[in-house]
Amino acid sequence: MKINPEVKKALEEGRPVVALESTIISHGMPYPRNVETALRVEQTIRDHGAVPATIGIIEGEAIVGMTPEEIEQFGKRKGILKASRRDLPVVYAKKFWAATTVATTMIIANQAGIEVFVTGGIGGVHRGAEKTMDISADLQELAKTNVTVVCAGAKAILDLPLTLEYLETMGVPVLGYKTKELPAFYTAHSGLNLDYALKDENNAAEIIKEKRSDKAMDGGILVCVPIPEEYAMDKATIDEAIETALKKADELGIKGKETTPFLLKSIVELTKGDSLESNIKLILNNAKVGANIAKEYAKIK
Ligand code: PSU
Ligand code: MN
Repeated sequence: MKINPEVKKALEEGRPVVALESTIISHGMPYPRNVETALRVEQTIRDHGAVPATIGIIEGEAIVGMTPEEIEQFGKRKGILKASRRDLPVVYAKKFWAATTVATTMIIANQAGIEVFVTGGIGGVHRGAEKTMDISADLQELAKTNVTVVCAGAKAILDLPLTLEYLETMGVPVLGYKTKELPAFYTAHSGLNLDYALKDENNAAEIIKEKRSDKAMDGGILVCVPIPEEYAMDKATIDEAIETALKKADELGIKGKETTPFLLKSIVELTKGDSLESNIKLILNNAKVGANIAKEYAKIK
C-alpha cells in the first residue's frame, strides 16, 4: 500500500489520524458535490487537529491519504468499482481502480495503523433480508477489524431493528454520541434504544483503549452521532422518498452491490437534492466528532 508521507509521519509520531472512505465519493454522491464534500470533510478534520487519510485503490494499489487530484479522480472517473471485502483480491490482482466501502476502508486503515474512521452511514441488514439474505459485509467487518467507525447511524433504506440485532450477535459495541437512541441518518430518531450513551469524545477514547487492551476483545466499535436538529429532514418526506426508491429498485430488479448506490441516487432525485444537503451536513458533523475522538485517543493511548 502507498501511505501518504504526511499520514505516515503523523502515525509514526502518534498524532491523530482519521480514515475516510471513497465509495461515498464514487458511488454515494453526484459530481461535483462529492469532491467538494470530500475536501471539506478533510479540511474539517484538519481544523480539529487531526490528519485526514482518504482511502481508495488505484491500479491495484491501496492508497492511504489521497491527494486532492486523486479525490477529484474518484469523483468523476468512469468505471471505478465498488470494492467490499470479497472484491479486494480481484481488484489487487487485476490492478483495477476501486472505491472502498466501510468494510474495505476498515481493513486498509487497520493495516496502516489508523484507529478512527469517519463516514456518513454504514451498510446494514436490508429490508427483506429474511428472503434475500442481503446483509452488508460492513457488519462482519465491524465484528473483527480493530477500527472505530463514526457514523450517523444507518439509513432507513435498511431494516434498522435487524441491523442492531445483527451487530449485537456479532459482538459490536454500538455507542450513541450524547444519545441513547440509534440515529437514522437523515433524522436523529429511529425509536430504537441503544444501551450506551457517550458523554463526550474522551469517553469514546477510554472505551477504545479498553477494547484494544485485550486481544480477546478484538473488533470494531460503532459510534453513532445524530444529525444536528437544524439539518435533519422531515421524517414523513424522507420516509416517502425511501418507500418510492425501494419500490423502484424492486421493479427494476436491482440487486447485490448495486442496491445501496441505486437507492442513494434515487432518494437524492426524489427529494430534489434536499437529502444530499442533509447528507453533507451530517458528514461534516461526524468529521468534527471523529477528529476529536482520534485526538482524545492519541492522548491516552
Ligand atoms: N450508506 C450511505 N452512504 C454510502 C454507503 C452506505 O448512507 O455511501 C456506502 C458505504 O461505502 C457502505 C456501502 O460501506 O455503501 C455499503 O454497501 P453494501 O450495502 O453493498 O455493503
Ligand atoms: Mn448487499
